[in-house]
Amino acid sequence: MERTLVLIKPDAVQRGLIGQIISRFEQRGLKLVAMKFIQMDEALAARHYAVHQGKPFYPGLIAFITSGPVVAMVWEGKNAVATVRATMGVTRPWDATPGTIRGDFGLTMGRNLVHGSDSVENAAIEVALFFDDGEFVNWQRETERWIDDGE
Ligand code: DAT
Ligand code: MG
Repeated sequence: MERTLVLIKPDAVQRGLIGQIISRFEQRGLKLVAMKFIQMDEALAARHYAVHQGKPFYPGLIAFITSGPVVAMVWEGKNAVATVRATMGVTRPWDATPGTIRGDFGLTMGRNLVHGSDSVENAAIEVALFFDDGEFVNWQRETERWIDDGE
């Protein structure tokens, strides 16, 4: 069972899209196991986007992600990392397939609404950046057998 980090970025929060974005992951069958509404500080932003340090868009990226509150969530399920990425759509919203979050709501790369971990390895690192062990909710979802075939 995989877990992955999702951020609803400041543009999506400001545009009132929190509910619609959460719905996309809920209806996909992923299971929410942790969630918080926070404003990221520079230190957390720098750790989260460490891989992009030194790139020309890095200063703007840090300014943007710290510019307003974000919703941080951990979603769990089989192939959760790839499923979240597919539900988000590709980085450039103009290339994102309609039906994806970025393909439905996005126009530019600097306002692309959501973050999702790009590998199982990075997901573990990113989840730990945002959540302590005690912040996960262990719960039984009664619809589980209608979502996961157990294969
Ligand atoms: P993703 O968010 O799809 O994982 P990424 O990890 O390559 O994409 O980049 C992180 C964010 O940085 C991305 O959501 C938008 C911004 N970004 C990436 N490449 C950019 C570029 N060439 N110009 C401006 N912003 C960029
Ligand atoms: Mg990325």
